[in-house]
Formats: sequence, C-alpha cells, structure tokens
Amino acid sequence: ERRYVPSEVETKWQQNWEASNAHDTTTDSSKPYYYCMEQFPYPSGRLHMGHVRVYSIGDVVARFKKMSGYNVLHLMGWDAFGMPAENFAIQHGVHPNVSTFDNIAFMRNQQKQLGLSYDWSRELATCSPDYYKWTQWIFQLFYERGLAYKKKAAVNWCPECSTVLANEQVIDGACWRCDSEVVKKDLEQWFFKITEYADRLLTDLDQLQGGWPENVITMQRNWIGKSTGAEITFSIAGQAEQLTVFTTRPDTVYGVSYIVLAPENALVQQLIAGYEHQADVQAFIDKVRKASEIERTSTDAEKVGIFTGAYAVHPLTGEKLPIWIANYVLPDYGTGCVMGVPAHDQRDFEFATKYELPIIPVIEPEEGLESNQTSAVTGEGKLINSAEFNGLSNAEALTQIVEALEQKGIGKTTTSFRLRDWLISRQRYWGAPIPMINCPSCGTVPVPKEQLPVLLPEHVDFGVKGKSPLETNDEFVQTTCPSCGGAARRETDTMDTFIDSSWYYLRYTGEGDGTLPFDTEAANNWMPVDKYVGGIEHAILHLLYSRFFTKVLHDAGLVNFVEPFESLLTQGMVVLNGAKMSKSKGNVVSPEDIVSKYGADTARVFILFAAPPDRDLEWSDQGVEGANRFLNRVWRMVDNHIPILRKKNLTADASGEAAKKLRMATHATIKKVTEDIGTRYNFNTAISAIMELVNAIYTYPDAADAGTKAEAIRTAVILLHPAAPHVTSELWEMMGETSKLYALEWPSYDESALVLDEIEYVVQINGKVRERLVFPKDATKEEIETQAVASDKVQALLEGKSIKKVIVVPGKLVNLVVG
Ligand code: ANZ
Ligand code: ZN
Repeated sequence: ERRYVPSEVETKWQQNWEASNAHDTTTDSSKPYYYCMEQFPYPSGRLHMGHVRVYSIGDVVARFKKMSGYNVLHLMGWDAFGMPAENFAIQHGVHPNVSTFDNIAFMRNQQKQLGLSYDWSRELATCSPDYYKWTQWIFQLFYERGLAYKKKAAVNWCPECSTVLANEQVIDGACWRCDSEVVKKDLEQWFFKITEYADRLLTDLDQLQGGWPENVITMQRNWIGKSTGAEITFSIAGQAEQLTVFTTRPDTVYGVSYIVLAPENALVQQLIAGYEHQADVQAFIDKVRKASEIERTSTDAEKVGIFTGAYAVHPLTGEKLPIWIANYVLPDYGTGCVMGVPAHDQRDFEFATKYELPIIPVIEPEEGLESNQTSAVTGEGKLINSAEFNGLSNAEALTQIVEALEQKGIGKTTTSFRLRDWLISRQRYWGAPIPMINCPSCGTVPVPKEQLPVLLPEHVDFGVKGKSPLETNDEFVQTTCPSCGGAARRETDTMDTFIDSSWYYLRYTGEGDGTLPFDTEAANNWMPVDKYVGGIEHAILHLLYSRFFTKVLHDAGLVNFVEPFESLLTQGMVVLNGAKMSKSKGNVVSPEDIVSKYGADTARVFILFAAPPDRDLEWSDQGVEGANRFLNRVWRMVDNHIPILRKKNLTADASGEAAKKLRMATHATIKKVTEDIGTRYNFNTAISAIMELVNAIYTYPDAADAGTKAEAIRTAVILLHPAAPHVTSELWEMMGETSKLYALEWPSYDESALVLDEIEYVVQINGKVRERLVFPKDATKEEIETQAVASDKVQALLEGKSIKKVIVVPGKLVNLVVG
C-alpha cells in the first residue's frame, strides 16, 4: 500500500514534463488550432488566489483541448511595466528593472509549482527591450496612419513635489507622498485617436454575441456610448462668432431659455473679455477645473454656474438667451455647449431653479402639465409654445424641426460618442519611451525605425522637482534631429501600460523574422483567441484597446481578422466570508500555503469544483480538505486495484446486471465531462460527475466483472487529468501504463452503453406518488397499465374504490384516477 504524498508526486511530474518538453506548442497541419489564453499578470511579487483561479481554468481547457486532438497555444507572460515598480523604487531605492525581474522569477516558479501547461519557450515580458521595441514600432505605425497626435491636456499636478501624478497617486484629491492638494495642469500629451474607430468598435460587438458574456458587451457598448441627435447653431449678440450645441432633443428647441458652456470651452475667454465681472468668472473656471469628471457629472453633485455677460440669439424666435458656464457641462462631449431646456431636462431644471432662469414648457404629456413644475417632464407628449409645430407629437416634431433647421443651414443630424481619444502619455519612468524627437525647426519627428528600441536609460532621478524621470538624464534627452541633423530633444513621456497589453496576444503566436512585431502568418493561423480567460475588471478598457489595436493592425494589412477574442470567460472573484480577498482587508489565503500543505492538484480541484467559473468562489478550508480527501480516495481506488489494472489481457464483460450499470456510469461520465469542459465550461459539474463515478466504483460488487471495473477506474483517472494533472500521471504510471497521460487521446463514449434496458415508472393515484415500478424499455402501454394496477401496493390502496381512468406517460409515469 502506497500513501499519496503530493509534494513528491508533483515535483516528479513537473520535472518529467519539463524534460520531455511536454508543453511545447505543436503546429501539426493535420490538427485544428486552438488558442487558449489567460490574462497575463502584473508581476506584483507573488500570486494570489485570483491568479490561481484564472490559471486553473485556462489550464483545464488547454489540457483538455490537447487531449482532444488540437494544436494548442497556451502561454504566459508579464505585463511588466507600471507604477508599483516605480513607487517601490522611489520608496526603497531598488531599480524597477531589478525588482520587476525578481518578481517575475518568483511568480514564474509559483506557476510552475501549479503544474500549468505553458509553453515557457514563448514567455514574454513587456518591459524587455525586444518587446517594447515593437510597442514603439506600433506607436509609429499609429502615428503614420494619423492615429497618434499631440494635444494639450490636464494632468494631476502636485505643487509641493512639483511633479505629475498618476490617477492612482492621487488619494482623496491629495498627493500620495506629501498629502498636499493636487491641482490640474495643462501639458502637451500624446493621444491615440480611438474615436475614429468608435463606430466599428460598436458594430463589431455584434460578432461577439454568444462568445462574450452579455454584460461585457453591454459595458463596452455603454462605454462607447453612441447618441443620435442634432447640432444647432446659435449666433452671439453683437459678435461674429457662433455657438453650436449638441442636443438629443431638438424637439424642445422652443423651450430653450439659456445657453450653457463648459468652463473650458475655448469660446469662453472671448465671451468674457471686457466683461465687468471677468475676474469672478475666471475664478469660477479655475475652481471647477479642479474637480474630477466623476464629481462633475454625478447626478447629485450640485450644479453651479455663472453668467458670462454675453447673449446668444435663438435661431427660430430671435429671442436673446443669456450665456452661462456651468460645472455640469463637460468640455469634451458633444460640442461642450448645451441649450438649456429647464422644463424637460432635469439638470437644466435644477440649474434654472437655482439661478431663476425661465422655465418654458414645450411638451405637454397626456396627463397635462402641472401649473407649477417641480421637476423636468422628460416623457413623450404633444408640442406647445412651439409656433407652427404645436400639436405635433414630439417624435414627429423632432424630425420636422431638424428639417426646418437644416433648410436654414443652422442645424444637422449628428451622432456623439462618449468615447474619448485615449491619452497615452505618462510622465513616468517605468514604461516604453515614446519614440519621437522634438526638433526646434522640424517639429515632431519619429525616431528612425532602425534605431528602435529607444532604450530606457538606466540612470534617472526619480525625485527632481518639476521634471519627469526621463527628463533628468541629459544623455537621453539630448539628441540630434533625424531630419535636419540639428540639436533636438527626445520625447520624455512613456506610454500607458495598456498599450503593452493591447498586442501581446499577437506576439505570443510567433516572433517572426524580426522585421515586424510578430509573425503575421502565425497570427493569422492562431487568432482569434478561442478562449480568453480573465477578470471582469478588464471588461472595458483592456478589451476595448485590444479590439482597437486589432482593427488598426488589420487596416495596416498585418492581420486578416478584426476581432481578437472570439470567446471570453470572465471568472468571478475569490472571496472569504463574502468579502474579496485583499491585502488591505487582511483576509488573504496564500497559494504557497495551500500548495505546500495539500499540493497543487488539491488547490486546482478545489477551485474548479467550488463554483462555476463566472461566479464568485467562496474560499473554505473544509472545501479544500474535501478536495484533498477526494484525491486520496482516487489514489486508494487505484492502489487497491493494481493487480486488475495491470492485467493486460483482461477483457470487459458487461453482460451482468452490476457490470452493465457501471459501464453505463462510465460512459455517461465521459459524455458529461466532455461536454462540461468542452462546451459548457462548467468545470464544477465535470468534477462532481467524476466524483459520482468514483462512488459507483467503490460500491461495485467484488464478485462482478473485473474488466468493467478496470475500465471505469482507468476512465476516471483520464477524465480527472486536466484538473489534477500530477496525481493522475502518477496513478497512470502505477497502473503500469507507459504512455504519456497528457498526450493520450481523450476518451469517447459508447452511445449504446448509455441506453437503458429498463425504465423506472412512477405510479400515482389521483396525482399522488404511491409506488415505483420498473418495466422493460419496450413494454406496451397495456402491459404497463395491467401490471401497475395488479401491483400489491396499488391493490391495497384501491380497496373499495373503482378506477375511472388510467393515464400512461411513456418512459415516465402511470396515473390512476380513482373514485
Ligand atoms: C437639450 C435637451 C433637452 C437635452 C432635453 C436633453 C433633454 P446623451 O443622451 O448622454 O448623449 N449635453 C450635450 N452635450 C453635453 C455636455 N458636453 N455636457 C453635459 N451635457 C451635455 O445626452 C445628450 C444631452 O445632454 C443633450 O441634449 C444635452 O442636453 C446634454 F429635454 O439638449 B440636451
Ligand atoms: Zn530638425
């Protein structure tokens, strides 16, 4: 008798797989391709349970697909640039290059201890020069295609440290280091023109229906936020300049009582020039700009504004409308300019009430209007106070008013998107340098391609006031202009790390010959990713950016597909007593502890068994112990049957009652596990089906056919392999098998073994279940009826009563109506 010692078994098989290159990617042309990918981690230091969960899910799918005859691409890499390493450098003086690769080494080792089937020969780290060289190349491709441009934009600025802060470094409006109040400051920054792809990013979501969770599609759709409406032009009293508003409700145009601009709107300065209260308006503008967008747009934020002293002219009535600025108008949505319709827009209503602006109802709902409006009327209705449009329904009026405005040349139908261009500049060190040069005479010039990568200089100063780290290295900054040869300065911003992760899945498919960022042929073969497993926290940005990159690379002729991820699985969180595990909550269960106490297989089986993958998983010590007990039970099952399992010429004879039942259980389990893993991704029910099979094997009579039992045991071990690869490999060897379990063909089931010869019927009297009887599968209705009536129990219950009617539902039940 041999005891199950996970640590021994796991080390042995991890070494065995590594030595035999078990997880190398195959590209056998006779097999279909399957790309299984888990979101690559940030190398934070060590794995947490959330990681273990994503990897376990991905690994089951990858191993299952390999056994099912696919070439499988299954890899790991590191999203290795980013703030934490830089913060660590600032606080502890360890260079990001050192801490990052230390962290990677540690976490890679942890992943290996989990027995994950990655092809490590294709591992990548976004912070290595041979990767970010191509991130820079792609940046330049975007630039060449007019999709990268520079514009002034506000950054968070700490006046005390005189440094730019990332959003994560602003805590409750204050600097993370010195706690002083953070202000906004305008800097020239790089943007990616994702808005040019807004329509395609929206319409192509249709292709993802079915493959992506519905809620993720909805989140993407809302983020892109397409609104259909109109632009209407207003002239400004006494000025040549005009104003254009964006409105989704042109039907309310006669209800406009003021115009309101975002304080940042370029026109504002012109409007207030020479106004007697100009200084007050300016002070108001400065104050609003400090608030974040979230504060400004939240519906319960107080709406505040100030009159600019200027007036607009209503294009249809000629009436003078005061022009205000207010915090609730955003500078970069629509035109940054709104026609205020207090009677029908709640924000405008609150604003008008506060500042005593006129409220003019122009739509009358069916139930009539209150004489003293207490809130905006936002529903449907008929037009009033609207000249020749009175009496129309507001839907009709909308079209007709836009037509009328169009004819006058002062309005047109348009769409607006919530989606903004992507600000990609970071005034940070630990990121890919933007490969551009600023020349005093030629302007912005790309670094010549043959000079890529622009390497991150090793020596920078993280703490110089008023400078971002790259600016502190003169050798880096001073360069010559590629175009005129004169003295020039390098761009000192680095790229948002979301760029690094927007194309790694392409690099994984093959590095190619070094002339392009990836092997385009390999990418076209493997892509789109068949299964992408990751957290819901990336449901918007990472996926949107990756989709955007794919489309641009498609348009540039580098790939032949437009969507990168065909199917997406968003796994739930790992929680403890209902709360997300997190360091700050102090409720972290560490993967190291679980693996060293119970082994990786137990951790994997527990995680897969405890919940469907898209649900939150409640951590439970009893659950972990249960998983461990189950593996021990499987171990003993094999260990106790070594003689029959090793008997090579043992044949199965399933003609006996018990053998027939066990054979049926075996094949039903193959069917269920195959479908649960391969099509439903319900790993929890797959494992519970294997548990049931193991139970059936345990209760199988000793006297019954041994060959059938051996088949059942062997099957249970194979089916469990993707979830618990180490212990099953060991058991396979103990059975005397010499083949490699990971390379074994996934078992198929025998349909005929699933068919029952006999069926159990429920016998009801007046709808109440009274008896259960077994009939041959091919019994006729008459036979079933007579035997049911003749049974002892039914006869006893029938005493003194007569049968009025008998209903037989084939395969299910007999109901006797008795009176
Ligand atoms: C007049 C009006 C009357 C409006 C009415 C609504 C109701 P969505 O659906 O989100 O696209 N708006 C336009 N630009 C804005 C900006 N930069 N900041 C804040 N609000 C802005 O919203 C479109 C509506 O939001 C527009 O239609 C405009 O107000 C406002 F009964 O125009 B509406
Ligand atoms: Zn130049």
